[in-house]
Amino acid sequence: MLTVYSEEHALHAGGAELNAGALVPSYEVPSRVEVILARVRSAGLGPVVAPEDHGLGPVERVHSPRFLEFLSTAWEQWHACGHREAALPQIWPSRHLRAVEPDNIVGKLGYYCFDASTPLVAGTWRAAYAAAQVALSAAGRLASQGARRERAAFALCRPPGHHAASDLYGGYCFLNNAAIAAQALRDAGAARVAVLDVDYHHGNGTQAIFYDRSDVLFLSLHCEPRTEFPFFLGYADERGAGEGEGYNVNYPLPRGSDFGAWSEALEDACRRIERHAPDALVISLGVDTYKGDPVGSFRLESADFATYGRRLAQLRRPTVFVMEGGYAVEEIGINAVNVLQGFDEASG
Ligand code: SP5
Ligand code: ZN
Repeated sequence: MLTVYSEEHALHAGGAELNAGALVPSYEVPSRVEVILARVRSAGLGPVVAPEDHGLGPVERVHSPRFLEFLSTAWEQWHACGHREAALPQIWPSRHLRAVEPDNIVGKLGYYCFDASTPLVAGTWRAAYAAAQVALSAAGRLASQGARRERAAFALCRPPGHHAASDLYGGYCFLNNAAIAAQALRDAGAARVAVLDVDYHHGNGTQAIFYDRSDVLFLSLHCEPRTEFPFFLGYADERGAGEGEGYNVNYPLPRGSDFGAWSEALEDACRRIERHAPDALVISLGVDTYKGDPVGSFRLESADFATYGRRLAQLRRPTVFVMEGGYAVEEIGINAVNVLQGFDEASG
């Protein structure tokens, strides 16, 4: 399988997040993708290429212009106030307040960012932009003609994307790489796309982006939001709206779930994907379902990742894997590449 990777991810680094009342170094570190890249190479998964620059056009298909303007200038605004630490919000337009966009950068951070675990630093915009280009380049190879066409590709994105909505960031995510890829596939001629999110956390951003649409089916397997981040979306009764009714499917699973419970949900998701008959499939690939993950609580073993990679191949769809979460850095390469190798094996 082809991997698309950009070294610009490393520009997003050094931030802290609020955890149990203290600022701690972010769990979402550059070494995550370096370990995955090393495993891609040592396992002989396939060639590794740099992304092409598709520009902001396909990013604007998913994110609002004001949001992109904010993200691309937020550090400048923060820095101009004399701040040198990573930018984090500290007040939000919660219930009984008004969702206006203030002029002050502290107010703007609360307006555009939904949590206190997503530090924004000097290089964040360039890294997030590069990650979106990685996703677009991988998706582009599925839609290409001739020798460049791939049956599947791996977008080794960092920072991740599935918590980011059209005008909202958070959960370590700035631009929704998977949604940008899915929309690009639609724009390249795929009539129907499915996005399957296997990250431990609910893909609230992707859900919000496609919630009222029937052309992009969104399915997410994740820990019950009643007990886990992002808490305020990802419940089973969220089934889509308007045209999109029935095209949003959530599988909230109890804390501590093992592969037995998880793969039962996956099986149901696969059957629904088959019924949708998508022309392309986007997998939001988070491996924070691993038993050793410091952020998650699920109990998948490394071998389980290969097992479900094989199941995904049986869907027989052009597939782009977009890297999301996974914080057990030592095992992240094995786990992520196991999915891709399982997929390749079963693709024959
Ligand atoms: C892409 C993705 O996986 N984003 C997840 C963001 C979760 N942020 C909140 C993390 C809270 C970490 N709490 C750690 C508990 C330590 N035992
Ligand atoms: Zn996650």
